[in-house]
Amino acid sequence: MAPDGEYAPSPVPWVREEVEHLERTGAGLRGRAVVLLTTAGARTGLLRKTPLMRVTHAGVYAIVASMAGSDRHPHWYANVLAEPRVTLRDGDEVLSLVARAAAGAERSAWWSRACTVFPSYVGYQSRTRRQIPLLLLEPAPAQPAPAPGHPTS
Ligand code: F42
Repeated sequence: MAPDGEYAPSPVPWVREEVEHLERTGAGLRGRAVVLLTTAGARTGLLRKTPLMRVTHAGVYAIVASMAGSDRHPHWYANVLAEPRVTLRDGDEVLSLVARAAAGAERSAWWSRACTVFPSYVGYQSRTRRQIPLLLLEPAPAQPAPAPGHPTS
């Protein structure tokens, strides 16, 4: 199920502006390929909307908690760890997806893809001691159908 609740706009003006532009037009500002992640606040339950670089391959998306090479993880990362069911807007499409951390060879392959899309990630990683988390977003597994004759309500 996609997160729902009261929307709390970002306190950062340029992030808020990009969110509003993405929702109005489906496109990032200044021609950037950007997606819009919606998470439920881990502590408040409020809806948080976060523009992130668009990294996608074979129907899967990657999101990179780079925070411009800061030594702390972004808040949205804590939100996703607490509630991996998220919404992602990519252009006109709004997708309900589930996040999981990428590790090992899978992470390496996705890190290369992400750095091809947005080469600044390389510099961000060299600036911080933390390993920048990379999460994969995939469609939620289908709910099992109720057994025949099993009441649904
Ligand atoms: N950030 C990235 O990390 N990776 C990207 O690829 C990326 C691309 C990008 C493209 C366009 C653009 O405009 C911005 C881009 N950013 C990218 C920046 C990104 O949009 C975020 O601004 C940044 O990652 C920081 O994320 P943040 O979640 O820390 O956001 C801060 C500024 C923020 O708005 N915080 C709110 C606040 O009130 O301070 C929300 C905090 C929140 O979610 N609180 C949770 C709650 O319960 O409500 C609790 C969270 C916790 O830590 O427990």
